[in-house]
Amino acid sequence: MTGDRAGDYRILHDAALRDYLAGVPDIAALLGAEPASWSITEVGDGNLNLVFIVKGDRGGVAVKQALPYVRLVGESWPLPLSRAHYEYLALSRQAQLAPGLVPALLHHNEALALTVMELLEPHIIMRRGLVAGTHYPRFVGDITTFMAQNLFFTSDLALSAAEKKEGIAAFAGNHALCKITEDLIFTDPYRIAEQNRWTTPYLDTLSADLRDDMDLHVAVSRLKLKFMASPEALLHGDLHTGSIMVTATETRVIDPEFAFYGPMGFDVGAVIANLLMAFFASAGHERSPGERRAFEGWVLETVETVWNEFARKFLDLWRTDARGDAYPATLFGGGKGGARLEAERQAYMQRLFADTVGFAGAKINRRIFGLAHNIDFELIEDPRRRAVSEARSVGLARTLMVDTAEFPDIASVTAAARELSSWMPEFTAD
Ligand code: SR1
Ligand code: MG
Repeated sequence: MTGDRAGDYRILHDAALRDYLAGVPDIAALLGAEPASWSITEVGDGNLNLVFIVKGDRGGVAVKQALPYVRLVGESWPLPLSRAHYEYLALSRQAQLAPGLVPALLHHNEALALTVMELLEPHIIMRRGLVAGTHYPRFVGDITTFMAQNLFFTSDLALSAAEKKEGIAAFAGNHALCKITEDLIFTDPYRIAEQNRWTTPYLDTLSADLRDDMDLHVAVSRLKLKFMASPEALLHGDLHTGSIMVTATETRVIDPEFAFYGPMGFDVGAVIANLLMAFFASAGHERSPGERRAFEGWVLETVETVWNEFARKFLDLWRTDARGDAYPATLFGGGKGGARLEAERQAYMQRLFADTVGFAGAKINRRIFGLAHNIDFELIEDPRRRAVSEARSVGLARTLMVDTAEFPDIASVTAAARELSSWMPEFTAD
């Protein structure tokens, strides 16, 4: 890591980036001897940063630089460069806890808010693969290992109280990124907000319903409070399918700039919500009836196995690696202690499941009524067809958030999704 002086920040485009990388011996050696021949392409399609692919005759790297503002909106929305620091910190920790499931870190410059990483090739953003109807056989195993390892080993179940509090402190400064989530996910979709948008006119009524539905406002406010006030573990903080790169045989989780200590269900719910949106969007990408049935079946099966495998791995870690200060072993020795602790583990997972279900609902609504949408729906060109997929998703989101207790297990979630997938919404705009 290079700790250049604060105040040295400048945006590095083409020539400036080339000169900078040529001055970092390890990176220059990796790319090849002749900086003038390196190709530099800006490929960032996220909402916040610049991302460059740099290739030389020997190899390539990915370079990510934070902008001092939100890229999606422009300079009118300033955003701290420190998010690059938190991303680097989170990636370093994730690399220790889940080796091989995040890109290798090659260089970091704090002052430039710039990180050089392994170039992931031929990986693609998973969301794009899901829109194309591709199955990813490695995904469940990899993402559940990533989540179980990261969430368990940064929790009070694995850490001493002092270690845990130091972890919370290390990420506490990332509050501007948390505020984005607090506003864009838990608040704006439920009120009039300048940056909200939706598939109009079809979803106008649904969007008004969202602003008027007090049961939903209570549910989302409880989730917001949980997000703000439950530092259970180090979260990725933005674990949607646009933050995951895949091939048929590999999975890499990228972009943890929203990392902070929060409720575990927020990360698990993000994965499940984005799979559910891929499921509902699939009908909008179909070119002939039933064409994507096998894919849709795989997505729902994946929703189920993501939760079941995550829960199994997390519980296994708790049984074998519980060296934290929570649930002291001295309180659960003797004959009946083991059984009681095991029952408590099951109860803990049931609460985590309820959090996951609620957060999944909130993550769906934000992509349909808030500022930042996703290509699962956006690439459905016909707005009415898009609105059908979105309305089904919103129907599920509401019940996940308001009737959370009615979902005892993940099979009940996929059953509700399957049922909604044949519902034909009527739009007042028709
Ligand atoms: C203004 S940033 C909008 C969204 O982009 C990121 O990927 C996060 O999901 C954030 O909420
Ligand atoms: Mg991102």
